[in-house]
Amino acid sequence: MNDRVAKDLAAGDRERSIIDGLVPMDRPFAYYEELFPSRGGLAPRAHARSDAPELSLDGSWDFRYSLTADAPLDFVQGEALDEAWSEIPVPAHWQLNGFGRPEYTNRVYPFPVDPPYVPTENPTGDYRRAFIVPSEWDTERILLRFDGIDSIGRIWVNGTEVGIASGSRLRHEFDVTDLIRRGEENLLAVRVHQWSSGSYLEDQDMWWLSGIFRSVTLLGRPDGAIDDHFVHADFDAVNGEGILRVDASISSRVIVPELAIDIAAGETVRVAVEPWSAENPRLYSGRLVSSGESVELRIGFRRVEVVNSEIRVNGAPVLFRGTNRHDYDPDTGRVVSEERMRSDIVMMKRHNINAVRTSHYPPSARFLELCDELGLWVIDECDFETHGFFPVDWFHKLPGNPTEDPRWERALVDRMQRLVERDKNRPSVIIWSLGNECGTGDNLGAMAQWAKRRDPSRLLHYERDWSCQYVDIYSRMYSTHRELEMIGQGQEAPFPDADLDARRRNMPFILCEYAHSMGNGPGGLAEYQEIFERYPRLAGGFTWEWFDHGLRQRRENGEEYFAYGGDFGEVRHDGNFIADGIVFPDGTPSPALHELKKVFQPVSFVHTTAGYRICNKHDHRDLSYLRLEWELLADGAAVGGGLIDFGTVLAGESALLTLPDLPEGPGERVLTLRAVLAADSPWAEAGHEVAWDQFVVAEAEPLAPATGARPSTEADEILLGPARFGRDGALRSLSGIPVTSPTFDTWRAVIDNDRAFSWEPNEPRWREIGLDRPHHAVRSVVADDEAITVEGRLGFAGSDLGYATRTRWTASADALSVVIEANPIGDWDVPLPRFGVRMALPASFSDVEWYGPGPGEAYSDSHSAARFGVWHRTIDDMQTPYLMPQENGNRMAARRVTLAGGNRSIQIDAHSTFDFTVRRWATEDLDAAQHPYDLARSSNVWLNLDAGQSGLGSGSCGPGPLPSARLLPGTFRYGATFRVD
Ligand code: IPT
Repeated sequence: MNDRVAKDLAAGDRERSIIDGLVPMDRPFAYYEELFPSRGGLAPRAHARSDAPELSLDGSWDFRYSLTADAPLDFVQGEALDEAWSEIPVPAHWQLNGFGRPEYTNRVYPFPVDPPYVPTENPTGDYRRAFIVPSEWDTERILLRFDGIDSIGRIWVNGTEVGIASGSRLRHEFDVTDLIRRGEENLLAVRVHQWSSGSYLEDQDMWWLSGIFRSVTLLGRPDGAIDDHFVHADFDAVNGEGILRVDASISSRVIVPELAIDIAAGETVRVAVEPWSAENPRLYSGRLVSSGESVELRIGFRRVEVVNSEIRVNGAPVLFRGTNRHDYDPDTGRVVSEERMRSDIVMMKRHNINAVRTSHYPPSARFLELCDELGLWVIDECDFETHGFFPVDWFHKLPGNPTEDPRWERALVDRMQRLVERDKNRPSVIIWSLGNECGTGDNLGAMAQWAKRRDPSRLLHYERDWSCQYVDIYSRMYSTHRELEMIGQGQEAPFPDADLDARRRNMPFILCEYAHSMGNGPGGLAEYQEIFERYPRLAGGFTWEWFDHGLRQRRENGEEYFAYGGDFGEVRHDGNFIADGIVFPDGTPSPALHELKKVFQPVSFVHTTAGYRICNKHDHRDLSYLRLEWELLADGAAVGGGLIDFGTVLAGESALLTLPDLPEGPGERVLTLRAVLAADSPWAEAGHEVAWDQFVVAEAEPLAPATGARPSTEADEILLGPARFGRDGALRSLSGIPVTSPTFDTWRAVIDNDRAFSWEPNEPRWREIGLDRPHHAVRSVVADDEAITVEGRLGFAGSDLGYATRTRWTASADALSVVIEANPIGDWDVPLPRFGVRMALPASFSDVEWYGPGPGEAYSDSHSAARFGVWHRTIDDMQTPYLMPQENGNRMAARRVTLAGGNRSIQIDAHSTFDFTVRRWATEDLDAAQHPYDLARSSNVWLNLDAGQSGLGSGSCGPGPLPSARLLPGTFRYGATFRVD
């Protein structure tokens, strides 16, 4: 650690002042370009709720926007405001309130890489508001608190400069006692710059949005106030005792009535308690009382440790079923209401998510209180990312790389201090993270050393330094299944330094990001989970990411859409890479969240020779909170059901279930077992489904094609049963409904995971072959006594690859059957997007009913959430509105589909199964669209009946589909029977 910083910290010098040497001296610089620009503030301290008075300064403020940082400082003294001024809400981002425009880049800095300097074009917001300190406030001191200013704020009270706050997602407090005029109006002025030296440390993959975006509060601090407190609430799993000590900055008493605790701060007490866990978030309410203040305590007893390469809490290994969450709202950006935070957590809990990584900065403090209350394990991450140094190859450049360059050390340690001090009393936070994507360097060591000294009770995380020298957990992102499995087995590739390698090999492991959920995807979740659950060293992972960060906009015609990079005219941007969540911007779950819920379920059912077992996959909780139901379906219709009693099943255990004799009878018989909440919980009502599984207990017989009708000719047509064909063998109509003949189709509107930028791109090869531009040749049409057989060739211009196809039509009086067979021609070297046929039907069809897995979309590596049933949806509802339109809406392994509308219906029975999609536009239109509003209803309904599709994978930032999910160009054979009403 830099000596000066060490001395400063050791001496407890909590005044933030510029230290010479930390200022870039080679060129003139502005204060916001200093390497550690914060000054004048108080030492960071614990977030607290107390009976001391507070006054919110949120609301409407005067505001002036300038394109550069040097607008006159003509407002800080109370001067009259001219017409350049208007109003803005606080908290808010100015780009979302009519000033400047949002910009999206993933990792490149949107300004020249020249640290710590920033461009002269540095949009600046000047803020001002008046306030009156309530007359009843007779507090000794008055503080001003800013919970978040992006990126730097310079503050004045009544014309006197108070200080500077740098570190956008970090809390800053200032003592303004001497500047305040009690009983009179006071003036608060703040100048905020969009860019500062701190911007180099805040290169997270998100919108660049500026301003005072978290609350501003005036705090009355009484004589005898508790400035800081630190709750140490340990749990001894062996004897069930909580071990409590609350340190306080001033003599105080710790009172926890429920536990009959009344001790002095600093004293330790042991008492029998229920521990806190994400599964059972038991909090004890208490108070910390000094002569001047009473602070609320919400105590959760728990112990976090690493034992035998496992992360254990309260003695039991934990498995993170996690996700990465940004503070995000489609209308207000990183300004997030309490309702939104609560609904995020409730939605996570309802979808079996038990952990969250606060990528890549501390969230609003309230979010963590809600995690305590509702129960989530949290990795709380520092506001630190320097990803943009990577594209310019600077990660190991000195001087320059902030992670390594000692001149940045103080700023980085300060960021870590602000994180830990604010959030240290949150039981949900069990891991501190030093930041994200900052390369490696000694400054990480300084941050880690400080954090470990201050709070040895939590584990440390940082992903990008694979030596793991400063941390307790080995962590990676976007590893393949194979790599994850190797790590599970302790067989990972060695790190060059033998000592570090040995240390790392004994560490627990997490995937801090995986399953990149951009567009349609990810696939392979179930396979990841299976590996996480198999190897004790693996403590689970955090999918990337919770929200699609689209910003709600309106087109001129009033139509709403969600904007992504480039939609605000940015020149350099990363497009829809910002839309990679499992929740759509409007808060509706994407198909990926349904899949995740199933894959993450903490209860599973297995069928063995002995019968059905229920398995408890919780880390701490028994299953007495659940009710178990069974139901038997015959071809999708319920033919029996009831409740099943089961005894106590402790965490990690399983039990054999006693089921009644299942009713026998015809049809495909599927048993469903469902575990639902027995009583209301704070995050869902009784009856909420936590887990389910289905078992096919009797399979259906394959359906034979319709026969009996003979082809006949009439004028230029061939008639067969209810159908009319052209002489070229093309189907023209079905019981009078005009249709286009099914044509062979291998193309899908590329998903982000297929695209050229992805880690395993298929799109370039697909387009090179020409799968998007097929040619169909008819070789022969033979109508014999019982069938019309059409042989043909599917090919692609300029390519010798193709498919030899054979379509055989048979019919009865009222049903038409088709059996399709296709054999590859040439040396195919790439999996196919899909293989099937597509046909156009009249646009009057509007509704779909099907029997098979549903109701949501499903693909070969993302179908865990699809369950057998008879499902109804409108065609419009079957489309998934990915922000960048792409293949979606596939229903897998359907047995029967009925399309209805305009008083007609077509029932299509699979001879065994097929996949299908129905939409109002053709694949080409879907492929070309950039936003959902580009998709216009065509004059047809387009139906694809497919032998299959390739899976999804997460190639947009990670591995592509597993080999088992790739649709290899082999022989395809399947059939269906059409019947019209
Ligand atoms: C990883 C980042 O940590 C995350 O913020 C996000 O950008 C994600 O990628 C992609 O959406 S870093 C990547 C280089 C693996």
